[in-house]
Amino acid sequence: MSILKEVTLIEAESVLSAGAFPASSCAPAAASFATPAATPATLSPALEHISARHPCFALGKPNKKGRIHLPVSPGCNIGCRFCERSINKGEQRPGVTSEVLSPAEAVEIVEESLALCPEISVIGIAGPGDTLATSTAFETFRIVRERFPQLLRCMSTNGLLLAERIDELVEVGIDTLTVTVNDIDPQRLAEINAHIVYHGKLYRGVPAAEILIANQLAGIRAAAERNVLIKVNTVLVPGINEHYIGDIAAAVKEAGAGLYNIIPLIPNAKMAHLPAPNCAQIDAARSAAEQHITVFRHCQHCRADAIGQIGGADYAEQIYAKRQRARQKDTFSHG
Ligand code: CLF
Ligand code: SF4
Repeated sequence: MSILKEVTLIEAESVLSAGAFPASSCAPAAASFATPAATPATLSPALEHISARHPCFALGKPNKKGRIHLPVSPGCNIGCRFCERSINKGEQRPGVTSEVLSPAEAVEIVEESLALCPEISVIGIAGPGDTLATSTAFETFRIVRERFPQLLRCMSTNGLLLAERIDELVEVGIDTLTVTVNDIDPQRLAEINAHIVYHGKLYRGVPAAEILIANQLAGIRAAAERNVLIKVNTVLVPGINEHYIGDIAAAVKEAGAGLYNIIPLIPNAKMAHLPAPNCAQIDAARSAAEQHITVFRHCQHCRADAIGQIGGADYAEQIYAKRQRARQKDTFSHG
């Protein structure tokens, strides 16, 4: 099979396959909402400022702000072995959505959501695939920026194309960015990520991991230079990266990230046989990271279509069910 055919197959497969992480049962204890003693004391003024307005950049206690995720990015250009993207209503995890929206449909959803949940302060795009693998996230941000200039714009990416698309990202006015960096060692990352498709070419294993790591760190540097606030997510994979979280945190901090979030593995897809990290492993990883960078602890491992306050009521089911009912009514026929 030619490389191009293989790439096409992989891309098609990854659009329809499904993704990622578990909701952690290790809810932070009340005491842990306080900024831990090990957290570096020098927070940037920009991070302190955004902390009160953005639920996923909140330092200390949760800030009661809400976010809406617009699921407009179905495709992906890398192959995380735990990834299992899916279209369904029930699963509570990243990579899952009720439907994939067009940019125009996304605007309607924001309007309806703000009416139900005025606490929403952030429009985020986090999948169900990667936001930079296609251009629909940027198209959507251009439209929503016009209509809802008061809302922060937030994006999540695997970072493969971050450096080369940084000017577009700045042009659409991204305020906050999450880059998922699962390791900084190519040998270990190759155990977590099977392949990348980069500039039309398929790379596997260590060569793929080397490109991905270099591009992620270059992308974080480029975003930091442009004053975009950056959070790094790391999927904690027992037996692979669990003892290297401190090294990853130090490297992304040095590149310009301001915040760090550990996402416990949800054993899925090609990592279905692995155990999910337990609370002790998650705590140890957070403690290791906190030696280098401020750690965000309230993550709810949101679906790609989540709507509402973090940890509060979610309006996605209500809003998407209403859309589906309207569509059924429009298409109903006795014929
Ligand atoms: Fe969404 Fe992510 Fe922006 Fe937040 S989620 S794109 S930074 S607006 Fe937040 Fe949800 Fe955790 Fe993400 S709780 S999964 S960290
Ligand atoms: Fe799945 Fe996200 Fe990894 Fe792409 S970057 S393979 S969508 S988890």
